[in-house]
Amino acid sequence: MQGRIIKGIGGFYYVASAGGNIYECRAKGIFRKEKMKPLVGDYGEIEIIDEKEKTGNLVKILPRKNQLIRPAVANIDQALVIFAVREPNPNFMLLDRFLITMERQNVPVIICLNKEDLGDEEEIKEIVEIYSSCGYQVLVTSAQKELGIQELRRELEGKTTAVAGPSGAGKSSLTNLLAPDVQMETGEISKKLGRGRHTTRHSQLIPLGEETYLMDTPGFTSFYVEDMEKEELRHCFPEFAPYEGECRFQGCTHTHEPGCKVKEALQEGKISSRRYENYQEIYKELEEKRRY
Ligand SMILES: Nc1nc2c(ncn2[C@@H]2O[C@H](COP(=O)(O)OP(=O)(O)O)[C@@H](O)[C@H]2O)c(=O)[nH]1
Ligand SMILES: [Mg+2]
Ligand SMILES: [Zn+2]
Repeated sequence: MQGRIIKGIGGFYYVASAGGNIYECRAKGIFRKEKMKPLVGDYGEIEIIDEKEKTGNLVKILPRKNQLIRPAVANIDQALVIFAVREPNPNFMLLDRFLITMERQNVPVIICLNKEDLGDEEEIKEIVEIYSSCGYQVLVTSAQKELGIQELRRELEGKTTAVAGPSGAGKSSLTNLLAPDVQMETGEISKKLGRGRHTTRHSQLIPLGEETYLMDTPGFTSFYVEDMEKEELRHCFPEFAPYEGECRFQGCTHTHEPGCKVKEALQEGKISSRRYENYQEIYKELEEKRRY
């Protein structure tokens, strides 16, 4: 029987079947021999051990569409990065790093700007404009006022979406609105229970509907751009793409070269200066790392 791994804890894999049952499975030894670790999001084949107890063996993993490295999950269609207009204030460096890591792995990103109710209209407009002009889909929501939820739901339809974003941005609150029968702990509740940040949790798929899943990935909150050649970085800024190959020098890094079309576009206000500054900072970081 085929199913999808929705959770993996302590050597057990929880596999959801097409019929809506969840089987607790162990992976057979073949995986260890093949050095292949089953991942949350994997489609696989199971042999049922006990139908009443809903236990089985995971015997095969079907070919993956893709595989993220951090978090280690499989078969992601897109990522949703949620951040708040206020409380906490947006950290654009963090957002840009996240976008880079997804660009690099060819995962489309939807940006969700939450807590619209706390924000300044002009500021929200500016953020939406900057990231839309880079080619990203940007949604504005308020979990508190239940604004923009239908639009968000539409974007998730039929896809597996990995959710990311800083703590406190409203990830759990939005998830609860999208999947009312799941009920993730939101900030207030975890405070009440005295748990919060240090609770160990695992990646899991939350079913929202037919073939529609949210991948909740705790720890998917900080992003390091690593193991990357500095020359690769410019390809992770989609707004640079129209100028690629147009600069005076071949292989222009858009940092210091004369006759650079990206810098021209920056001066003309066609490229966000904050995005460009973050590009330069990360570029420098990658350059320095190579020296050690
Ligand atoms: N004002 C306002 N508060 C929100 C909104 N969304 C979430 N919150 C609050 O922000 C806090 C953190 O939300 P939570 O969903 O736990 O964030 P998470 O850490 O990203 O999962 C909670 O106290 C929520 O009630 C919103 O749209 N507007
Ligand atoms: Mg949360
Ligand atoms: Zn250039």
